[in-house]
Amino acid sequence: MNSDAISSIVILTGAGISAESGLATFRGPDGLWEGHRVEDVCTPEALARDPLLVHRFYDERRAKLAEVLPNAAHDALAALDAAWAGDLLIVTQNVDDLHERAGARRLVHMHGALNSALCAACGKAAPWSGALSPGTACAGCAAPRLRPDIVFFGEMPYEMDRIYDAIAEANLFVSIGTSGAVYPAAGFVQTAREAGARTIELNLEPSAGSALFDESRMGPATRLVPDLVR
Ligand code: BJW
Repeated sequence: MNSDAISSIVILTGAGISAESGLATFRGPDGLWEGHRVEDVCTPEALARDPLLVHRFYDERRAKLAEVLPNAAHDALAALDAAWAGDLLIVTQNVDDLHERAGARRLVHMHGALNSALCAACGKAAPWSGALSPGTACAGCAAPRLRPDIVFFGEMPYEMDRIYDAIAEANLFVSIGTSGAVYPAAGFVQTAREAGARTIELNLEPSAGSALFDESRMGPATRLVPDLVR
């Protein structure tokens, strides 16, 4: 990467970075939630209405995640994280753990994590284990209600203060493999522009917010990301 004048980087990733590992994206032709719009089922109301459907969906996602590996794009970002002496934050919308399996450390999962369980009664998160089920007791909670530790529509994404603080300081903002269909992540590019950052998009095709980027590079993440950080 040409690091002239860059001291602080924020990288936003979406489902497209994990597509070449074999994980489906949300809004492509083979998108998740076949037969359902994610916006209709990925909600607290859907969980309350049909918890078995929602748990089965995340159980299947967890099983699929165990079969796949980080790809060259995850590896390149992990190498950047290890080598970059300046400020850096990788903000992923993905609930997979491929960034951390590749070795990334400066990472925020703003939409939660597949391998985490959340007690809806007490708000505590714990690692998801095979023994967990919706009825499994949560230590220290009298009436546990376990659910996937996933940010559904209408819920507040995680670590927003940390993310906005990092964007305010950033002089490079890179968006990788996200359609720009879901807020607040879709608005980060505008916030980064207002903070004076250079903005670059890497995607298979232009995203909803393409016009807001200083530069757009189109192609597969496994080629574009290693090219960017090299
Ligand atoms: C490749 C590739 C390859 C493929 N290489 N690229 C009206 C207006 C504005 C906002 C709202 C509104 N009504 C409601 C809202 C808010 C709502 C929202 O945005 N709704 C939209 C539908 C409009 N947002 C929320 O409710 C959020 N919370 C919130 O807003 O709280 C209030 C708040 C206020 C103020 C500040 C902060 C907060 C919560 C959103 C939760 C999203 N949850 C999900 C599911 C959970 C995770 C899971 O189950 O896995 O998160 S939905 C789903 O979409 C998932 C993703 O993280 C998210 C984004 O999807 P992503 O990653 O962009 O995937 P795709 O499939 O859309 O795109 C893939 C891209 O990859 C494509 O562009 C391909 O081209 C590309 N690609 N292969 C490179 N090889």
